[in-house]
Amino acid sequence: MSARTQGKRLPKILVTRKLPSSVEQDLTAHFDATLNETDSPLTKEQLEQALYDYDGILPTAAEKFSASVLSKPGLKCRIIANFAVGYDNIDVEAATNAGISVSNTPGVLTNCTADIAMTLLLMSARRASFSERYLRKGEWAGFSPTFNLGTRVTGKTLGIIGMGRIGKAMAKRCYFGFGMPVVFYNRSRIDLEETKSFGAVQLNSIDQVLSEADFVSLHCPGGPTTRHLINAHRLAAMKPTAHLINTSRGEVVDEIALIAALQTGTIAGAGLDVFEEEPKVPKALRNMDNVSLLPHIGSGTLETRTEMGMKAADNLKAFFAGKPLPSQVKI
Ligand code: 8YV
Repeated sequence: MSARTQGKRLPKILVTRKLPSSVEQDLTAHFDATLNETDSPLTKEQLEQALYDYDGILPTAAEKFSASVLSKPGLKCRIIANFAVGYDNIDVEAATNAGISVSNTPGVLTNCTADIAMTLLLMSARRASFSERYLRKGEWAGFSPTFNLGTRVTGKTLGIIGMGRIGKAMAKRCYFGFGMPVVFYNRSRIDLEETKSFGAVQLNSIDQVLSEADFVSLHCPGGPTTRHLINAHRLAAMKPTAHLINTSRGEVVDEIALIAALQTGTIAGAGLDVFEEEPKVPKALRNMDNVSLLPHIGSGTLETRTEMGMKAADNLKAFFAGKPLPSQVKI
């Protein structure tokens, strides 16, 4: 029997953006849910006010909950069920201190995000963005044996920074699909049993991975500890023929340093799905031929976005039923 049929007051929740319809139906059946039919982003003020007006909020990674906002007195909100695996948009410590639980959506977006990292790796290596642009502009003058040559992917070394679920899924795609040896850096030691089937070798430093890899793919979490992890010094440690792929968080890369590295030939190319100040993408990046750009679509399939929504809904249901959250974020 649902809470509605038991005649209880349903928890009041705010869903900040439009979600797949099956998720919205589920949320409406279990909660007094305010949906966002027009899908228009909330203002900062609306989001702050929501903390006073709702029992729970289901935000996306684009909505930020800072310590100063979360430490205000009198907040009604008890749970933030983030529609993302990343939770760098929420100051989890401040939320916990304010008695607000935080959950995320791990697991369900692993494969789709790794698919986009693979897509960007191939696009960058094979100059797919530039090629499609010049064809669409009507500039293709016919086959040429030497014009617009990319670089071969098969057999080249993949370097992974952050060997979590998505990093491993990317490593498998590259190893099994393209015969690419894999080296990686991870803060903690990864058990050899977990990586030996795809021959991945853990190296001791980020710089070592950067200097050995032909393609570097970032899969570490966002947040203060990884902000500008890839800076001018680290870009200089990469091979001049190497490509940088980022499907993690824009802030992990110093975008100004990356632009300089691409312009001066410090590295050969980049494939980016995330940016420092989304949805702003620097003009310099948009103008470069050796860059492939996507608008944060790592998890962007109907199946995955539905599973992410259902996972957020499951966390809300568990919370209001007084049960442990399926995927609680802890400090
Ligand atoms: C989300 C993401 O879909 O889950 C994450 O951490 O980066 C994305 O795939 C997006 O951030 C919306 O919340």
